[in-house]
Amino acid sequence: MKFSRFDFPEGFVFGAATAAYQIEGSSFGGCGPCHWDTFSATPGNVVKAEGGGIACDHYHRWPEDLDLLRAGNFDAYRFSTNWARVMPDGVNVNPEGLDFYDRLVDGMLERGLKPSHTLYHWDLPSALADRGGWANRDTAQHFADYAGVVAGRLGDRVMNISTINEPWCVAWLSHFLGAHAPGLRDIRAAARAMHHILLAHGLGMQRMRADGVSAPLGIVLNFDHAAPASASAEDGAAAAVQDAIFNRWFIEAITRQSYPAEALEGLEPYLPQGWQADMAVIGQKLDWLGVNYYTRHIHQAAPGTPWPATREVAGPLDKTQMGWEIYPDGLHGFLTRLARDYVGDLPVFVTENGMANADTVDGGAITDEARIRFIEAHLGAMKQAIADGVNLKGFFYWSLLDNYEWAEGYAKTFGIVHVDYQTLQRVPKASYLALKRALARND
Ligand code: IFM
Repeated sequence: MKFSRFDFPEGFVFGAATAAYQIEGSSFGGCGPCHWDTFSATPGNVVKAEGGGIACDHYHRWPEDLDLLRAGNFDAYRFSTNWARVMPDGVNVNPEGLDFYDRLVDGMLERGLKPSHTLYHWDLPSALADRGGWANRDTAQHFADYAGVVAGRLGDRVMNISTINEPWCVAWLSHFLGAHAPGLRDIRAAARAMHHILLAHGLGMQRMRADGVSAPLGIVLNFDHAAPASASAEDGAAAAVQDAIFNRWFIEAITRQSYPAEALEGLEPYLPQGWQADMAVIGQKLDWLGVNYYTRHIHQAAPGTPWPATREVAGPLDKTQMGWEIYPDGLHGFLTRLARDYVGDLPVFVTENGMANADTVDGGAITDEARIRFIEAHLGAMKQAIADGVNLKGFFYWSLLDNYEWAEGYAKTFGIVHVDYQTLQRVPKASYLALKRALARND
């Protein structure tokens, strides 16, 4: 690895990230059904119709997983709590679920790991999904209740809390593009979800503040560099509308209490009536911002098709196993753009960055050199952003473990630790060992 922790400011936090549904196994511990259970069980939605029933069995193997973080010299662990585990029907608390997270947080602290807690990483309880999920305004209020319960229990021991992971995925990918649960392709539901997920964030923030939660509160947004396919004005406008939907909608709502005109043009007719009155709730002051970054997409005008009238075209750069172009400059671009245009010197964490790679196990070893190069390139982008004045406080690699990659099932592997899904054995990859050396403190 080209970098070590000493290339970054003292106190810079190095961690790895996971999410509950992707690793825990939802069939244990009184966890209720969530919309991913039913979405994945419906043929055609998920590769091999795989779900998160067992996943990496982290629910039973968490001490071993935390030991891996400790032994890898990581400072922190980003995890999420599963709403359907804490509240199986979306409303009433399952004490067993809450106790599990209590032990997990204590397990991190015992190992000297700082817990970074995400409240919602997509495990919407089925009972709420059945009532319209994120298209239904009531879900935002239920989320605030859930946030109050979980933060009330864990908030005194975690390094920070984020309300929602990647609202673009929750809303657009899931209700307009149909790729994630609930698998809708419906602009009306999408517009509502785009607004209600932000309302949930705002109400959750208000609840946790009112309850006196001491941990810094924020949100994790994902950003995807939107490049035009050509220098034409039409392709420039196509990239601008996708930039507005993906990269501007959420951060502008939170920091400016407004939505970008390029996105409102298509979505305003479908937003819930009186949406403007919610903007002050949505615009709660953040203590920190999480940035997830993976790639760029190239957009072309698609005249004659419905709004947003764009299509994606393939790019020329090297690609990961997901088919995503490797474009570290995009990370530097977003970090500096966010500081300049939206958040100033607010503490920022890169809460996810990583690559899926077609790893092979050879004599028990996994030599994922491509992943090491990927991490180096993106650490370089972060280092440059810090030099340019961005108040970047840490980086979490996605992901600690190979895990359930949503619509891709288990076939796409992002982990620095390999998981054998037959035996559930964990095997550290070369990237884990390289990070372990880079993060050693030499004391
Ligand atoms: O696995 C996901 C994660 O749940 C959210 N961010 C992107 C990752 C890779 O697709």
